[in-house]
Amino acid sequence: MGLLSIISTALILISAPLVMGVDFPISVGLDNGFTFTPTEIFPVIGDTVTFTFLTRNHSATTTTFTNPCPPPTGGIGPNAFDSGFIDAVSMPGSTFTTTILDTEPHFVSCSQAAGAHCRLGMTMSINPTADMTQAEFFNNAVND
Ligand SMILES: *[C@@H]1O[C@H](CO)[C@@H](O)[C@H](O)[C@H]1NC(C)=O
Ligand SMILES: [Cu+2]
Repeated sequence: MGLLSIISTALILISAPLVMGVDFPISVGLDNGFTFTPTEIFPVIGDTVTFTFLTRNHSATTTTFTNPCPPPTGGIGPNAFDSGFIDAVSMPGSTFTTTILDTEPHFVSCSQAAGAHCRLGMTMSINPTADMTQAEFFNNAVND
């Protein structure tokens, strides 16, 4: 192996993790609903999640599994995130992207109207587990 091919192989190996991150697209407010679509995803570290805001005025904010509504401003937990309020009425198709930095579950809801959207079930899960499922998180939200 010549020096050039050793160098180029090394460069490919170094850059591989950056190139290989997958983006998980989430629609927010599809068909005017109080929804995230899909409601659960299973990314790995280095992947990204892109929320696209289609209707109304919503947020994508990390919250607690047991008392989801409303999520606290800024989100909660390690590697919390919060898109802030994004008004798709004036800016349809606006996006917010976050990078996955750990393997923990993250539970996301909308903080609009003091948690009213959240209590309508506007929730989604990133890496939910057998003990902490999207179905149970959804129930916690609508009963919060
Ligand atoms: C979006 O919602 C937030 C929170 O209710 C509000 O403060 C903001 O004014 C809204 N944005 C627009 C453009 O209506
Ligand atoms: Cu909302």
